Amino acid sequence: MRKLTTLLAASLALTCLMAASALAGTTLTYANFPPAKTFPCVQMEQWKAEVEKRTNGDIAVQTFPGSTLLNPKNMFRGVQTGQADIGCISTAYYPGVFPLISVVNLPVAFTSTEVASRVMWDLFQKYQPKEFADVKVITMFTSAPSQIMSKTPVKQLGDLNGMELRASGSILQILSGLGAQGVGMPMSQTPEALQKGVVKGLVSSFDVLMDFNFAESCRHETITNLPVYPFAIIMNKARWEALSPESKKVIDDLALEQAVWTGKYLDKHIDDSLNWSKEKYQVEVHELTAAEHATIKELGTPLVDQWKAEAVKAGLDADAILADMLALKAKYEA
Ligand code: 3IO
Repeated sequence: MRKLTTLLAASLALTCLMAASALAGTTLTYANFPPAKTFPCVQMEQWKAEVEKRTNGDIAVQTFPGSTLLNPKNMFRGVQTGQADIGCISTAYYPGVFPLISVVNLPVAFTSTEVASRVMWDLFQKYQPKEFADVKVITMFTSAPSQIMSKTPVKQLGDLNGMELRASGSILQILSGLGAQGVGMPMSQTPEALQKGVVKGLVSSFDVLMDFNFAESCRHETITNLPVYPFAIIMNKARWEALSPESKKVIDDLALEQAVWTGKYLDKHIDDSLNWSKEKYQVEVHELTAAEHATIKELGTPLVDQWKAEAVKAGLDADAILADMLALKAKYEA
């Protein structure tokens, strides 16, 4: 009986100890703006699973897709002030705020999300831009090259005349050069704008045809290979600093891996989404001529000069950054 009591006491003590150590673990909230099915949220769930596994449960991550905790416009500030511990930002929604990282949004003809995401991460690592000084950057990645998805066909550039298309960042200016009417808004507001007829289509990557069901209303897709949208996953600095050295190492070791995972996922998902859209809604894919692609390229030139001027004003070595980006792109494309 004495033996049994001792055993019980010991196991009770052990249970308490385990409970206490579970309590001592950290739960991190992670805010995201688009719906759960979309790629920024798919990568969020992947990251959560990896971090929870690799920290043996020392860190638990509670995810909030669909702007349930922070929305696309208050995400950056919300993470800085600790309303969420971690958040996902599409940097094109913050004009002028990210002078270095906006280089990735220039029209330099990325053809692969994996390549663009690797380039973005390398540039961030090399230059450690001031714009992220107040937060911890967890990882970075991009969307896939942007295409036109519209209710009426864009079979040639002339068909864009006066057409209202949702976009953000550098693409807005290219659209205006093409005679279209770019309407700037975050992706998460686009379903309503399309439905109300405020826009007649959008410019983004093809994953959204399936993940937002845009293929239903936008039956016409035109290959334009416009810029990628850069994304950054940021964490509240004080919350980061309070983590154990072991947890920090797990998260840092995951950064590049996560960028590559997301790039690979999206590159494959683009194909799946387009195939699904063709089968389910018989969407049509329109190709432009070589001369039309050259016109689009020319419209991009002033954007590069404009970016350079802004970067120089922000105290950056614009020529070196641009040269580095192109060299990294060539390296990863090889
Ligand atoms: C995007 C943004 C949110 C959800 C899915 C997405 N696929 C491509 C993008 C890029 C984009 O259009 C944007 O506004 O960041």
